[in-house]
Amino acid sequence: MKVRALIFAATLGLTLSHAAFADDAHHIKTDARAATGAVLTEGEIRKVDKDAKKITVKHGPIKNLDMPAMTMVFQVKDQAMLEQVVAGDKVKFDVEKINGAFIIQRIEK
Ligand SMILES: [Cu+2]
Repeated sequence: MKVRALIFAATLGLTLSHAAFADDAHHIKTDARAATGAVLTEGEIRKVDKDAKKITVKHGPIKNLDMPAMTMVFQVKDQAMLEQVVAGDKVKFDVEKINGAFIIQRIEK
């Protein structure tokens, strides 16, 4: 099993164009986590727009999307999330890019 995991990691490494080994290692770890579940990003809620069903979040780097820290608007997978948070809340959330839209899959305080 250990050998297979190494081959898998090596194959992933070959598919990455980034030259630096440290960067590759980072991406392999990110890919592995993405395959098994959520990669949580830290953020602070700026605005909850229940009419538009969107949340504005000042977020840290989103590793699974290679996105730097910024403030932006996200859609939510489940409208119930709009009731879970209010402006000012510090949260951790999982966001995925689906058909070009950034959609929060999970959010927790
Ligand atoms: Cu962003």
